[in-house]
Amino acid sequence: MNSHTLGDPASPFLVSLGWNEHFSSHFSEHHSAGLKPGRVARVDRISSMVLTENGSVRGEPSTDMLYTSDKEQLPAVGDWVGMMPRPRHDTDSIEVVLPRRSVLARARGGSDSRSAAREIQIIAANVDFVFATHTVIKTNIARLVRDVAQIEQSGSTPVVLLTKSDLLVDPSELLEEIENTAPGLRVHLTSGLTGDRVDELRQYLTGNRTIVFIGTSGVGKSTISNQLLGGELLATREVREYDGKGRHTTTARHLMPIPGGGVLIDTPGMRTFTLQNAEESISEAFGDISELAETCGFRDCRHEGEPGCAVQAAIAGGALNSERFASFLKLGGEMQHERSKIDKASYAEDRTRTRNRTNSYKKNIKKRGQ
Ligand SMILES: Nc1nc2c(ncn2[C@@H]2O[C@H](COP(=O)(O)OP(=O)(O)OP(=O)(O)O)[C@@H](O)[C@H]2O)c(=O)[nH]1
Ligand SMILES: [Mg+2]
Repeated sequence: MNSHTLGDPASPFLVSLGWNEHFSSHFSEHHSAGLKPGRVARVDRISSMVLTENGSVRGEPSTDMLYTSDKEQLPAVGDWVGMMPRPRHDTDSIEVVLPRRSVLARARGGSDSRSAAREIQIIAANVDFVFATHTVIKTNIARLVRDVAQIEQSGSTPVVLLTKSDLLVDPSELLEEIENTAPGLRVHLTSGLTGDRVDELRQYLTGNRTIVFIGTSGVGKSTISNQLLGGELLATREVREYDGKGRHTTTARHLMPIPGGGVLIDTPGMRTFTLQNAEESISEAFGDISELAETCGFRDCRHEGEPGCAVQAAIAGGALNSERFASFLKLGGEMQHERSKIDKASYAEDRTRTRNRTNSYKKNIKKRGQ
């Protein structure tokens, strides 16, 4: 991209980080007001590390932003921000977050739309490609398909990344199973250890794009990132499979510029990646099955051999792949399991809250000598 078309603040470095006409046009008024543009590389509590044409600069949201914005509107990794330099301070003041082109977020505190206490956590902003990262060992294809649906909802393009290919002699069965379950996905089979086929991933960085790796701890996100970065820049570690403790090697989200253009965002392992409404994304990912189910003889058909079951008829006739249907059922089961965990957690939370309230009531009574 030609930096001359992008207005005054477009240094080649910013362009290599993904600065483009979209951000430039939203920034012009802020440029006139004296703000400097930069991209958020890391967020530590309140302050952020921001990459600018003058190097890394620490920034803090302005008081105004801090007190008037919703949490989701505060700077997140991947955001483009406008900062006001403050000569006598350690940090510059982040005055604006430019409108995001895409937001990858997850719901903390449960995937269930009924849960009132859910909080949306921004994983990364302005992302082009999201790599749903799984290892070739014990690949949970149902989850993989759900991840893909959720990524699509976020406005980014999903790519399936299967890591540790060196541990699998013949991947053809796995690839076939994925293709049968969700035809047409972009799937890459790589090894961060040997570097095998990692270069295939560079196509997603063309045009200074932003890629992000998500997946559970230990799947090899940081190892692959290091391969793309060309050095051991991110820590990686053996996973303790037996107790699952001390597992997370990466503890914060990091945005790193890739030599030659584009950026990657490495994230800490996430066991669940669920957005606003997981049920919705399942029915989106398996829209064909949901549609078939509507034509079943019984409204509450479980597709387990009931008469007039359109789903079983489609499987028998070859219109629906049985592996795809099995994944759909598996996800439904996982959803129910997650929901029951959330229900139990909110019950426990309610009990604790009631107990605390009762205790403080008792204390007050005592204090008043009643
Ligand atoms: N055999 C093999 N091992 C790998 C490969 N990639 C990563 N590993 C190993 O898997 C372990 C975990 O790798 P990491 O890159 O730290 O995993 P991560 O996904 O970043 O984990 P978190 O940061 O905890 O989310 C390390 O011991 C790596 O050496 C691979 O392609 N093949
Ligand atoms: Mg890591």
